[in-house]
Amino acid sequence: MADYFKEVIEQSSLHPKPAGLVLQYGTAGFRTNANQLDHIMFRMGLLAALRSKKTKATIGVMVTASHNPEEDNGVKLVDPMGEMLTATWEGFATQLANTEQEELLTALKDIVKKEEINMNQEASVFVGKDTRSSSASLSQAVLDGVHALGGHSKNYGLVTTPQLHYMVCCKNTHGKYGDATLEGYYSKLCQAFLQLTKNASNRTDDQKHLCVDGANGIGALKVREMESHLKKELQISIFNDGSEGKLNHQCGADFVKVQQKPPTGIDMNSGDRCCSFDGDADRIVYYYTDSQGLFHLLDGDKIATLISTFLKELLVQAGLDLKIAVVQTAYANGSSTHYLENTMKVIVRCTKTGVKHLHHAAQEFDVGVYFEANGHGTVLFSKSAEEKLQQLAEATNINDERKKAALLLQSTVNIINQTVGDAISDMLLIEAILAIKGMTVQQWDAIYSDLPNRQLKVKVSDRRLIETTDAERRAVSPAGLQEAIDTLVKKYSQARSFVRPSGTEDVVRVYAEANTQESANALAHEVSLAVYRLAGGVGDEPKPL
Ligand code: G16
Repeated sequence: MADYFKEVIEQSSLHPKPAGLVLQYGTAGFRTNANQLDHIMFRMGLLAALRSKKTKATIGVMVTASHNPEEDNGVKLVDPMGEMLTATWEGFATQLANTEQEELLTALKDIVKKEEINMNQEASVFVGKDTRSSSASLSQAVLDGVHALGGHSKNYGLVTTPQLHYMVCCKNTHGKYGDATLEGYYSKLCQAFLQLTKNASNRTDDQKHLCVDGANGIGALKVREMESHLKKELQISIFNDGSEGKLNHQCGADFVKVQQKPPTGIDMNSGDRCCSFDGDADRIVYYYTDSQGLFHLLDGDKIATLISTFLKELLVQAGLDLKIAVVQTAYANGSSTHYLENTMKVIVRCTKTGVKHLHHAAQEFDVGVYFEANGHGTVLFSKSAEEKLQQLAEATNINDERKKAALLLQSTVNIINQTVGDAISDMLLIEAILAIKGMTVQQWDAIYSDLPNRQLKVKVSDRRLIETTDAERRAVSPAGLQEAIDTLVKKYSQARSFVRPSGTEDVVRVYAEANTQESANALAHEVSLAVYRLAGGVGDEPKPL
């Protein structure tokens, strides 16, 4: 044990912490300019090794800053079943990240003591990285941290974030969830896709065609790797594949969702079904332009609606009485919540932003569909739901309709990456549902109409001044801010607005919706001004849109 700590001291001097630098574990791990992250990566390697010793399981570390600009980077930690790192350990991560160099050993020993970790236990850590130029050296720093504590590592190199989550889950379920290889991932998902699309009536090549914006990131590379497994049942044109453009610049899921316009670099004709991934391929949004050139976005809310409708119909056909729910955040469009609750009559829950929160809420149901409006989400099936499905699929005394529904549900379970939101898996599921239902993207879009909405960012001197409650729907500080928002919202029809500090960027996010786009824009601007004035705005005052 003493030797490990000696190694930590030696190695950590090669990954020194800039004195005084303080970083918080945010919505999805640490995230900031890549130049400030070397010591964080080394220390997260140490932490992952400790977590592995504690859980006696493989832990994942993904080097990525997802939707952030190319010059940023970050790290996401993956727990044994492929879920996000548990909340108590987020606290340890922050402590370890911010401890000054000379106190590192004390901080480490403190975690070992608190968690009663047996240092003689073996550690195993899987590491992956996105396509950022800084990711190579930063993932090496993670590996250095793992090895300093005597841990074993497997370096997957370039993978999407959800692929790394998948590998961790496969490893810790001893292959029950699948093979912990890229080949295993592609074959599991694509076989399920081919099974599902057997139930679609003859489709033309046009109907099988999809345009994918890869955000100039890892997703484009991985879709290309997967393509041959799809046997032309899905014909993909990839744009923004990283060969020319800059990562996430004017493209990708975050750009398309926030700007409500198509990415640059995509060649789309009116009516073409298109989708965008984000920088680490854990988010997806769909869109098309109509014959008048109008842009139509089908975001995470529309995706959740499509998937939950499909699942609910199948559960009814299968005669399975399972509790299905949809989990959203405050960003969910009011029309989607209204449709889910009043027309589809499913349970709807609202949690704080961050898939870790949605994931936990979804675990409370037999079938939990969770999606953030930004396109980050998946579906969880409880163990007992999966067992009931299995029994039904094997039953010999049920009618053909029930049997068919059970088999379809089983393939649906297999196509879904239940560990975390996954753009590739979500894309395959959506494509399969549209094919089976014989539905066009326009018909999907017409399920309900979004309320016009607008998202803005405000720069303030310290975004932690803004504190929220009620799943981030109300601000409790600074004083007077919520009252100001309430007064502004009353000026508009069907209006709603909230503000919250981002956990991935140094900004305060503002969301507004109302019955017209002009009102949503005006409300978002007025609320931004209130944030700027009451929460210490920096730079120029926000301008009207
Ligand atoms: C991450 C999280 C998402 C969250 C997003 C924005 O996404 O995984 O759950 O919605 O950040 O968070 P915030 O508004 O706090 O900046 P990604 O795709 O960037 O990893």
